[in-house]
Amino acid sequence: MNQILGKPKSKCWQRGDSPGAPVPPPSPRYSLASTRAHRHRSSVAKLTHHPLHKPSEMSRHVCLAAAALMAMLCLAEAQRRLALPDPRSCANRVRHSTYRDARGVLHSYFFSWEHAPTRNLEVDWLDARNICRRHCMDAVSLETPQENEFIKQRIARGNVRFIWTSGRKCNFAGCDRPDLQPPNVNGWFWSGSGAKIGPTTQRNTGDWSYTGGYGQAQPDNREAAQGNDESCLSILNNFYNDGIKWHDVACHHVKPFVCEDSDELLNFVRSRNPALRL
Ligand SMILES: [Ca+2]
Repeated sequence: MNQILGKPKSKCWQRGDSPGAPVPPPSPRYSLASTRAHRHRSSVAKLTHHPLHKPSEMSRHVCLAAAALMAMLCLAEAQRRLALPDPRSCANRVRHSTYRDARGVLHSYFFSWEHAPTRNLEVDWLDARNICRRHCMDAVSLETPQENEFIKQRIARGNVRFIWTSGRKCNFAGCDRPDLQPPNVNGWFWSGSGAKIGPTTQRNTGDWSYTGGYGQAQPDNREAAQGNDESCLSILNNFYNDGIKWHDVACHHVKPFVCEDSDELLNFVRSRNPALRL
């Protein structure tokens, strides 16, 4: 099983062990490492194709070191992909609450701080998604103001400083579509459900904070100057004296998380395991 799923980083909130899982179809991969690896690949290309001088012994060593670095990055990238659901973990997933959205769809939710084994667990954005996904859930997608309020109440009740959602800015391969430009305005979407987030310039289509570390309205891509695109959506609890609000944050930061049922993953596992109660 581990060959298919990889060793779960955290299986602490699954109640049972995982039997053999089917191999699902290829999933979309929003690897965080891809942009970084791309950047490194570009610099490696510059090193190896410098037109002005022949490669000296020194530059050959630089090239070899760069190639080794690139191989390591590729390996790291390969290991950071979206996780596949595990049927038994899906059936045994912990559900702290359910919520029926405006379409009448009932979803279960998991709050990492409400479950003893994950009470103090903080992970980066992709790990948060993958822990959820092994359980046929995904990081939470907030398609309606009502669902947003439901989650915010839970954050307030738990006095949690911040959480990860599935919100993501489209900044990877395939994001050059005209309708997603500029990415910080039109490129935001819920990766858990695939729903688009309204333009960030229309303040009534989201719950972005009016302020942040630089006193600017979110999303402000504040860490971009340090080479970290702030492409993941976190809810911060009054961090800037601004209430419980959406902020764009670099995806490598670690935070508690909220999972929500994924119809896609549940249907996939259901179709291959008809006897399994999900
Ligand atoms: Ca949702």
